[in-house]
Amino acid sequence: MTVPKSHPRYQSLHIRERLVSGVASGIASQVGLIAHGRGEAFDYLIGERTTGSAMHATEAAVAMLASARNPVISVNGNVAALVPGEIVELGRILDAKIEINLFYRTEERVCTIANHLHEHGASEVFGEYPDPDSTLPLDHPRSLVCEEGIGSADVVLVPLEDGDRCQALVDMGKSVIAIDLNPLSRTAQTATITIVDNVVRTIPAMIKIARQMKDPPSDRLDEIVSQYDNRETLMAAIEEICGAYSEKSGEF
Ligand code: PTJ
Repeated sequence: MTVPKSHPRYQSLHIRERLVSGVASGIASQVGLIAHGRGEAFDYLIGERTTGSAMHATEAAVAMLASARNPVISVNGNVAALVPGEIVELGRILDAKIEINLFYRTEERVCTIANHLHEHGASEVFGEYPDPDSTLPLDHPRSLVCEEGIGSADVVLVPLEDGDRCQALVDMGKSVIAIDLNPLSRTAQTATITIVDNVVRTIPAMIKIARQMKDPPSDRLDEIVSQYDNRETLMAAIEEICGAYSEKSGEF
């Protein structure tokens, strides 16, 4: 059944359908549906909108990527299913590499995602042939990386992460930008910059900011990044969730 546009929850149901067809075409894993459900619950509490703290983190994230030496956008199944064209566009504007890095890795799914990203305009996609000498200290397939990509990156954007890789990347001295609707997740707490928002809103917002920021002086970018405080921003995100929740409960 196709969800009618008049449905009060059209947007949310439409996003679900994108993920379900992503699973059907072999892009997202079945477990990705569960991860999405968890995200949906937090998004509902946030009010399905971009909060002030999320926008603040998004601006700092774009400034960090724009001033990076080797920025890399890490792509998993959910991200490839939800925002493939937007990821390619963001990579193009920021001159960032795109690397597929999967938790439930199969070579077939990596190849399907790479083809999907190429169909959406990507000229180069890393991740199909990870370097055996460039692994991350993890005992699952997220350890597999390309030296030219995540292996030598100084800044890694990890939309929708699953925890311990974020810590491993930070321990290696890399700056990590996470997009995670759960401000209490290990990833959210460990990342250098955490954007507490839905990837379907964040990546388009990053594209818009990156276009506006085109060729700013590097000292201005450094200033934006150095003034950013992730702990403070996460606290603001939690307060905004509590605020939205008490507003909602006031409706009853
Ligand atoms: O494609 P693979 O094999 O790499 O697997 C990817 C998943 C997502 C299945 C894997 O990374 C996983 O299991 O993730 P987790 O541990 O469930 O964590 C996902 C986090 O992302 C949770 O904190 C969710 O709240 C959050 N999340 C889910 N959907 C979104 C989201 N954050 C932002 N935007 C979303 N659309």
